Amino acid sequence: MRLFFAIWPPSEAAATLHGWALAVQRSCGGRVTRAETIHLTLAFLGEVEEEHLPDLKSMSAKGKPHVLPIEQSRFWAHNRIVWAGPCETPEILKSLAENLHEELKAKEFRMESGKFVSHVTLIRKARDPGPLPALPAVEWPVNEFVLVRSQLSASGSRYEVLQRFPLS
Ligand code: 2AM
Repeated sequence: MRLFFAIWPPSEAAATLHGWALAVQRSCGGRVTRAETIHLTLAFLGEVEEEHLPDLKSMSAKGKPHVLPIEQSRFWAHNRIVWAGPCETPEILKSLAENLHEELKAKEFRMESGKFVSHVTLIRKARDPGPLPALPAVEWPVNEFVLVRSQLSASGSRYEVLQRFPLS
């Protein structure tokens, strides 16, 4: 199973980001992330044997509810994505990701995602879009994180939430 931990936006925030991405796509092409699959990855595990699923579903990593600021948009030439996210990762989100990474290490899971850089991928396989238009206001309260299964297909990734972890 291809698994990762992430935070998911409310549908209104996802729709707003998706609308912005559709406008940007006119100048850079590429594949726009579907609104319902927009997320911010906390830890990407890659392929995991199903027998290890209970260990992941019972994670106890703690974090506090907060609001994710969507303040900047960027184009990364190295992997050709256009993304939006905070200018600086909020301390609360950073410590949630660190707690998660530490617990995963303690449970001997290997992460493929490397260093945590908070970003929300909105367009893949993009050309350099040049100066990006201003981002709309986005309300993204973070009250939980989720364990997600990713299934790749010709039409893009299909995501299934396997477990929710409320923050308090
Ligand atoms: P990305 O948006 O920067 O591509 C599901 O694939 C999620 O896990 C995506 O948000 C993706 O980030 C992230 N991810 C992190 N490391 C990855 C890797 N090595 N392979 C695939 N996805 C990865």
